[in-house]
Amino acid sequence: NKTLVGSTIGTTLDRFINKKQSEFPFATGELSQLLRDIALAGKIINVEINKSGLLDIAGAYGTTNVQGEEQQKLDVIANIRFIRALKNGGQVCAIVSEEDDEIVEINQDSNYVVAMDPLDGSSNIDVNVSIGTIFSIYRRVSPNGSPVSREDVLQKGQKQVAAGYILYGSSTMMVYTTGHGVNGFTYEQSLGEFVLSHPDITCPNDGSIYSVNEGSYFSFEKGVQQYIEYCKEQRYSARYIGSLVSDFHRNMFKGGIYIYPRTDKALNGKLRLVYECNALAFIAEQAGGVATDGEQRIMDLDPLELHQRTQLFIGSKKMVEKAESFL
Ligand code: AHM
Ligand code: MG
Repeated sequence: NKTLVGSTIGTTLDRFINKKQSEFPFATGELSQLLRDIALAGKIINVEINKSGLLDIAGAYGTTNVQGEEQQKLDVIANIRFIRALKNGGQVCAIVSEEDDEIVEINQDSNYVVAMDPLDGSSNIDVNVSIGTIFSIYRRVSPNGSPVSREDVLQKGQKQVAAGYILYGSSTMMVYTTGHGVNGFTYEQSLGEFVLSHPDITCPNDGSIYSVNEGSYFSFEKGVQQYIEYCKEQRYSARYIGSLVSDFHRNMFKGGIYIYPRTDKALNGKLRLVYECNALAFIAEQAGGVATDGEQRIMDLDPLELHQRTQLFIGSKKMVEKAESFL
């Protein structure tokens, strides 16, 4: 049994969070409560996902989200469940979500802001492929009690106080960081608890997996095409689920790179800085990996609008650096 500082594998998430909080004598417990609320929402969504093949809740809802894409029913459900859990939890003043056009203000007296993609990769639900929830937590900058401002929700990724994801895969996992390393918890169905299964996750410095939608090869710029050719010359493995959390998760453990570059149609790529890239960038860096937009560190980018998109090169340090050398 691998021993952590004062705790071991199998510790429940609640205990782990309490333990971490006790290491900071001035902590108020608000962030701890917020992380527990997110885990609770994740459990609820996990139930919804598991029954989605049985009930008529998967499939197109017939509405479109702000990016003009087809919104799946479960996206809507996950969004509602998260907002409700965070509202009831009381630690969050505002939520910005990939599924909402504008800021959702919930508790004016609370100190944290959450940015989330409640269900990423949702086009995969109908075919029983892994999907994920992605979240970032920021401390608000406006005074507590005042209306939430755009500065509260448009903070650079480097301002995150915590970030994580919940992966609904062959097992359900929550992986998060508060800036002191990355830990992974696997959901134990019979106990109804997340238990520590992957303490102190580190991303290999180099790897041999590349994940990119190669079907778009001819829409990529030359440098990206050349890097893909390089990966093939090296006999790397191509792995692309098309579900960002799963592709990222695999590469973080095995060593690899995930790329979503700009295409001739999507000039800033597809992924959203505020809801997807910043959270994964924080986790990647905390695990020893890197995340860039091809030039700059993702967490240094200045978000100018909520639904802003960016290119993403993320994963093992050496691989990302190599990819950048082709750009
Ligand atoms: P979504 O937020 O609409 O679900 O889109 C994000 C998803 C990622 O999970 C995945 O990596 C990517 O889109 C796949 O896009 P593509 O089909 O263009 O390769
Ligand atoms: Mg998404």
